Amino acid sequence: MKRALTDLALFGGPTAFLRPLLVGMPTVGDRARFLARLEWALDNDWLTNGGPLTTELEGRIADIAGVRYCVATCNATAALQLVLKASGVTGQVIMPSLTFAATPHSAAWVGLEPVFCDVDPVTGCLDPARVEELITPDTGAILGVHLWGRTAPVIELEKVAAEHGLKLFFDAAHAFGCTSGGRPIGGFGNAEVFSLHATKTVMSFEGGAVTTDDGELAERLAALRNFGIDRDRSVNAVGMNAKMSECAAAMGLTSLDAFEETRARNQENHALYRSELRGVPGIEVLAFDEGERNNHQYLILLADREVTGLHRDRLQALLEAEQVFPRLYFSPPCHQMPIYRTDPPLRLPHTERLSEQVLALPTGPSVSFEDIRRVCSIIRLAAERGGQIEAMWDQAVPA
Ligand code: T4K
Repeated sequence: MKRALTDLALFGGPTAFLRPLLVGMPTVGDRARFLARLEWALDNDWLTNGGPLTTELEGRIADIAGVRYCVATCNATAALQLVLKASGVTGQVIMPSLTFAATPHSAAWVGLEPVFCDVDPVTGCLDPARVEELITPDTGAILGVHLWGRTAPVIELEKVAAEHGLKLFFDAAHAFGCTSGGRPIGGFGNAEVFSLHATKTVMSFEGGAVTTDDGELAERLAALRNFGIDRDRSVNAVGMNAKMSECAAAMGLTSLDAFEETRARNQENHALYRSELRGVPGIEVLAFDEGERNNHQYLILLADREVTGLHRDRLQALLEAEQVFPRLYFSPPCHQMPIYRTDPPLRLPHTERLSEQVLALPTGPSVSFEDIRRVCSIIRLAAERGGQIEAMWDQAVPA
């Protein structure tokens, strides 16, 4: 990397200092409570296979999601696979491309074909009108994503799915504790899937959870995550091992205890980022609907090169030189990944524009207000001197 120019000190700005700031730093909650739960599991000699901590976590997640059933898993990717398999989906699954690779992979892994659909230019979530255009006799399901915790148009998608007799699922990996129309995420479509990965607001090291009101589906899921062994110990399906361990559940419960505090802190961080970057041309901190509950898990910045004169990747490099490590959630979009690329290339204009501009920035309880002011001062400076930095970039002397 051309370090000489990535050092903002050249422009009279911040210099490299302090600890690295990462996106997705874990929110553990009360460590003593976690350890006490772990001790309890060890004392009880029950460590996995539907233990009491996992059952308690499932109950609490179902309550928050406002549904009757929750099936906890080892991660959300396996949960998505199980949902598609347990629902008997065949053929094609319509989904956004502006998502993590896990979304299309989960369909492809169970022999289904991901069909990428463009998104609404403002929300970044599936556009129901575009979805409808892609429905064919081969379509088996629609898989929406609540991108960055901003919820997909759930009611409109439910309508499209019902009119065409399709199953509808939501990848709710980003949307734990969020609402749409005042209703909790977790209860829309046929089933929704949360991620409890270490980087999420509520986390269990690795983990996932399916929520649904469909009792038969929940029963099939419970069997499929446990080698296909059903309630009567009979194996009637090709299952896998996607169970959650008691250690993961202990972490999940402890992180869940801290959820309200984490959420409130994320919201304050979001407000500070917004006020610090308000009015900076070409820089937008994505807003959330104030009428809904949001977990503010991701702090999403859109950097418009046409206005700042600075490529998003240069901004990323400048931040990294200052020990701030943004993530590209999600760039490239899935339809441009080598594994999903087509010839001729599929064009999804709104997806591609958002993907070119997006930067996820550090947030969470371990990011201080001082940290945020520092990150914002780098972004302000970079945006103001965008053209100048861009022009000098190619002449930079390798470090
Ligand atoms: N659907 C969607 C829409 C998703 O975004 C995801 C996952 C899934 C489905 C699948 O869920 P899971 O099967 O994972 O339950 C990370 C996470 O690994 C992934 O769970 C998440 N989405 C995705 C958005 O972010 P990477 O490839 O960015 O991971 P990594 O390790 O390169 O970087 C994570 C960031 O977090 C870095 O800034 C480092 C930091 N970090 C990470 C870990 C593990 C920490 O500070 N501490 C840690 O312990 O995917």
